[in-house]
Amino acid sequence: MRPFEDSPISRDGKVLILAYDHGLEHGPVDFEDVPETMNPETVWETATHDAVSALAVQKGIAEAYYPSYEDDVNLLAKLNGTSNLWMGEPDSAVNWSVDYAAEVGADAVGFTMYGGSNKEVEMAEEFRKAQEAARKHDLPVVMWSYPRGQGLKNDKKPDTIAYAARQALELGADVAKVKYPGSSEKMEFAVDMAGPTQVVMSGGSKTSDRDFLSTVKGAIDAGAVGLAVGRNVWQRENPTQFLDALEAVIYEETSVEEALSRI
Ligand code: FBP
Repeated sequence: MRPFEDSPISRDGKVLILAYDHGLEHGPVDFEDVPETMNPETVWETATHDAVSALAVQKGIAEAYYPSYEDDVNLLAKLNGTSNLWMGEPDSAVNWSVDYAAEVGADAVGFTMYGGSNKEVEMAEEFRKAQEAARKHDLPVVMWSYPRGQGLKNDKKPDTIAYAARQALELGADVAKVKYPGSSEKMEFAVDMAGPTQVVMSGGSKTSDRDFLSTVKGAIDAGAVGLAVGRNVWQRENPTQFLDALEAVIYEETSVEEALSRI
């Protein structure tokens, strides 16, 4: 396992990954509320905020914009991803190799694993190749660990999320990105199951300032090292102020009230 504290995507052992692969994963619908976010440059600018320890993007967006932001933004190369047009069993195409991501300048790599999908075996084999290549380049590996597929009725069950966190450890991820299971206690179970693999909470669709900050606080109190978030930041009209609030909760471990006062 790669020591996480030394990793370029950690700030004082904490992490805030801004995710911006939604144009691929979800399509234009995610940009409807704040149409400027259709322009990747808007989100790269947001990612220059001090609170953001890495920006997760797909290959094309990294190639087009990272050269202009390499001094200000840490690049997390999201290696696989699939469009919402795909109607098959959950699966994710590997769109760039670790070698190429390293050449582009990646500071870390990310990989989605759909445990429970009929494609799980193939995805695990692809993850093995990526994880071992990442070790050669000394790049931390973040697993988007999202159990889903026809056999899974409820992917938000605490046991399922704890299993997802454990799957990340077993397969060699340094960081597991998992959904919030609904309470700090249940998140703690996932953190415990992940052992030395660090856990970050996955953002999800946009909620109110208070609700989102309370959830993040619950995750931090449970021992998660931070957050990987997209829509709850850049679908807001004031992403910079909201990042100020997230910075307070994640890095300063303030109360939700204190964080809200920074918006
Ligand atoms: P959000 O915070 O907007 O949920 O982004 C995190 C993320 O993992 C993105 O990287 C990805 O595009 C999206 O969620 C996928 O969400 P889902 O698979 O649940 O539709």
